[in-house]
Amino acid sequence: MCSVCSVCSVVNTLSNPQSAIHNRSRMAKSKPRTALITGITGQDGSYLAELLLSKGYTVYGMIRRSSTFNIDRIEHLYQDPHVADYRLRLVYGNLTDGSRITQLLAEIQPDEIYNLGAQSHVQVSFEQPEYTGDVDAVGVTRLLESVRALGLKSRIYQACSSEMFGNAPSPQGENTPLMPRSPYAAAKAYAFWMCKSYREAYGLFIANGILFNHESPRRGPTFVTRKITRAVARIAAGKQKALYLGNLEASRDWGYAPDYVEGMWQMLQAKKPDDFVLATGESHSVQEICELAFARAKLDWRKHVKHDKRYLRPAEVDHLCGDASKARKQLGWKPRVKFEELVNIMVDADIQAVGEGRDDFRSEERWFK
Ligand code: NAP
Ligand code: F7E
Repeated sequence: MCSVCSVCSVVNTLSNPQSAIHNRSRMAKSKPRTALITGITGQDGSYLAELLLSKGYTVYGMIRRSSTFNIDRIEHLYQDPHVADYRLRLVYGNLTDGSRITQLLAEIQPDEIYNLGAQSHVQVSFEQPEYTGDVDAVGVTRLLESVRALGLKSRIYQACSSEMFGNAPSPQGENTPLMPRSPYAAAKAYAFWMCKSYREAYGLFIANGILFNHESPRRGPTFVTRKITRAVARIAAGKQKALYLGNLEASRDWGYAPDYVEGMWQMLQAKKPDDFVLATGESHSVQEICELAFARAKLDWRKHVKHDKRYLRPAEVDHLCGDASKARKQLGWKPRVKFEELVNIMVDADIQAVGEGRDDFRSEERWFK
């Protein structure tokens, strides 16, 4: 049990504190704000934690108990709990456990809650529809009910998804009808409507962020962008021969994750709660990623990419392209990184990882390929 904070149930075992959490010069003069992030160990959670710490927040990150310590993405943010400026605190919890959520909220009383925790893989949601609904849909109700019952004034960010639009015509914006085509998308749509309902019924400050695909070198290795960029790096190094993929024609609006967590924060700083799309406004196919990523390593994608029908989904979303003009006008949000730069960033990071012998980490896709 942590000796500094009463709700903290994680023993800190890591090293290497970084400037983001010690940078007091950028802290607000007023009382430091407190945020709770569910899903802090995920891609977005790790970037958001960095952003909030750099703004002077005290950040509580809810993590799931597992038999191995799963904090690779936030390891560089570790802080000794005994230092005076101890602002990153990990607590155990699970979106399937309502009583724990209530307990955490009662103790932390966060100014802001970012609900990023989810079973976030669309294909997995077809295999585990019930579990996906429990975490991604009912989990949100648990959180909202706790906030309501405790009478908290916390501002809430809910991670909704462009997958909710399904095959609705593009460009998809806040007023585009939701047409979910997977258990994941249906669960996110339920969460979206629950958040709207609690906003209207109880006056809670809840922002639904409808985010289109956003990627980074921290993207999970079974999502298609990272699967491709890791394979490119390994193939270039002679460690892998082929890359097996499903539907190359699907197109998505791909952005850069650090740009998107900025938008999450901006949504909670707005005067009133609302729903916002975050997207680049460009759509590119999976094949285009292959072309660019292999070319970056001076390889011809046609020689290495093979088809495996196991990666085809029972129902596909063919084309997503977002209209983020509302976020641009009302929040001043704009993505900085464009598609080609994104692919280059990811390929370069994976080539570096392979060069440093860091590509051999635990990887689901080696087991599920
Ligand atoms: P991610 O990398 O898969 O991270 C998901 C996070 O949720 C992880 O920290 C995971 O913990 C946690 N989690 C899973 N099940 C949980 C449970 N039962 N209780 C509490 N936490 C749980 O996802 P991401 O890409 O960062 O996405 C963040 C959020 O945005 C998700 O809600 C996702 O659905 C949504 N979203 C993502 C995108 C995108 O393109 N990245 C677009 C739209 C919406 P473990 O580390 O223990 O697994
Ligand atoms: O698939 C096609 C696949 O799994 C993208 C999540 O963050 O973004 C993500 O969901 C496309 C699909 O992401 C493979 O069929 C082809 O058309 O990288 P993905 P996603 O399903 O778009 C949304 C916005 C979220 O909210 C989600 O949480 O790529 N594809 N071949 C493949 N996809 C995978 N994973 N693996 C393949 O081999």
